[in-house]
Amino acid sequence: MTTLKETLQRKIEEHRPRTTRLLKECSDVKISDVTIGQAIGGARGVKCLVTDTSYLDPMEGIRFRGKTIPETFAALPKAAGREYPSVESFWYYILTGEIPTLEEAQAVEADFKERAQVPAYVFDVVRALPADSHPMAMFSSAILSMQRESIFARRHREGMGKMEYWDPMYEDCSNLLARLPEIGAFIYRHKFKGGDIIAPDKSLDLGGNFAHMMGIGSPYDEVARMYFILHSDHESGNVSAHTIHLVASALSDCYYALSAGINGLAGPLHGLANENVLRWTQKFMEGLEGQEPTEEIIRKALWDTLNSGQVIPGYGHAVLRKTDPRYTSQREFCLKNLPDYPLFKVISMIYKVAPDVLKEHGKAKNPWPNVDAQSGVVQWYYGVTEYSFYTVLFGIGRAIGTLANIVWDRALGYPIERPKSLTTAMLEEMAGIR
Ligand code: AMX
Repeated sequence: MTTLKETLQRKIEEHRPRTTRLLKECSDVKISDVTIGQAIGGARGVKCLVTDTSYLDPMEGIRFRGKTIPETFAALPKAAGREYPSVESFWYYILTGEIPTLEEAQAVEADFKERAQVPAYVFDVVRALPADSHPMAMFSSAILSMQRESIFARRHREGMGKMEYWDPMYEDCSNLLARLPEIGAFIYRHKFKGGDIIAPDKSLDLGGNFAHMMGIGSPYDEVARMYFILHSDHESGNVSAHTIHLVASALSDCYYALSAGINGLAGPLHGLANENVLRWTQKFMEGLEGQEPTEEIIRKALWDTLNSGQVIPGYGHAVLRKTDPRYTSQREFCLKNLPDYPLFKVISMIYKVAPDVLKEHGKAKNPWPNVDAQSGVVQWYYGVTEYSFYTVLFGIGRAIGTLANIVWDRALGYPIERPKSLTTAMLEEMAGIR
C-alpha cells in the first residue's frame, strides 16, 4: 500500500511536465476574449483560471476530478454498513484523482486522527469574541489564529526551494482540514448549547466524529459525510475558492488563505444563502399562522420578496443554467429519508413555483435552485435549527476542495495572481464613446 502522500508526489511528478510544456510551447494560444460587460460584470465567464480538482459545466453541474456527484459517491469505498464514503476517502480522491482502496482511505482516517488535535488557544479565541458574533466570524478567527502553526511559513522563512513548496503545504492543509470539524462543532456548542462541549471520539472518522461532537445521533454522521463532500469544490471562480487561491498565490499559508475564503463564503450572495433560505422559509411559515401553504400563497410571497428589491435566496447561479445537482442530491436524500416532513414539503413547493416566478420577473439568467435551497432542510430535520450556523458547515466542506487546490497550486509553481485593471475612461475610449 502506498500512502496518500506518496501517491500525491507521483501524481505531481507526472503532471509537472504537462504544465511546463503548455507554458513553453503553447503560451500564446488564446482561450478567452474579454468584453466591457465582463470587465464591469464581475469577470463572469472569463476563462483565466486553471483548476484540476473539479470542473463546473453550466448544464451538467459539478464534476469532481471528472466524476459527477452520483459517480463520485458510487466509486469511493465505504465502510461496512455505510451509505456514504468518508470525507478522508474523498480527500484522497480530490488530491490525487485516484480512487483509494478502503484500506488506503482508512490510512488517511488514521493520519487525520494524528493531526486532529486543536490547540487550546483556538477555543480561547472563540470564547473571547462577543457572544453575538456571527458563527462565520468565529470560524474565520479560529482558523486565522492557528497561522502560527504553519509549517509552510516556517520552511519558507528558512529558505526552502520552490520545488519543495507542495510538501509543507500538503502538511499544513491536512492538519487544518483534520481540525476543522472540532472547531465547527465547538462553535456550535459554545454559541447555541450553553458551552456544553462534547470531546472528540478518536475511534470515529471525520464525519462520524463531527456528528458526535455536535451531539446528534445516527444518521447525522452520514448527513455530515454527504454534506461535506457535496460542498467541497465548485472549480475556482467562485468567491470562496477564488479568494483562497488568490491569497495563497502570494505564498500566504493555508491558514491565511482559508480564513480569507471563509470571509467571502459568509456573504449573502454566496454561502450565507443557505442561512437566508431557512430565514425566508421560517418567516414565510410563521406568516401562514397555521394555514396550509399553497402554491398560490408561495407565489405571492416570492413576488413580495422580489418587489421589495431582494433576491430569492437559493435560486440563481453565476455559472449554472440548470438545477444544481448538489440540490438534486440532497433532494433525493430528503425524498428517501424525510418525504413527509412539512418543511421539506414547503421547500419542494417553492421548487415548483420559484423558477416560473423568476422567469416572469425576467432578470435572473438562471431561475433554477442552487445547493443552498435544499441544504438547510436536512440540517433542520436532524435538529440543527440554528441557521446562522449553516454556512460554517458549508465552510468545512468547502475547505476540502480548495485546500487540495492550493496544494496543487504550489506543486505546479503557479505565480502570484495579478489581473490587469483599466479605468472607466479607458473603457469609454475603447468603446468610442469619449
Ligand atoms: N432572485 C432575484 N433576482 C435574482 C436572482 C434571484 N435568486 N438571481 C439573480 N437575480 C438578478 C440579479 O440580482 C441581477 O439583477 P440586477 O441586474 O438588478 O443586478 C440579475 O438577476 C442578473 O443576475 P445573474 O446574471 O442571473 O446572476 P449573477 O451571476 O449576477 O449572480 C447569484 C448569481 C447567485 C449571486 C444570484 O443568482 C443571486 O443573488 N441568487 C440568490 C442568492 C443565492 O442563492 N446565492 C447562492 C449561490 C450559490 C452559492 O454560491 N452558494
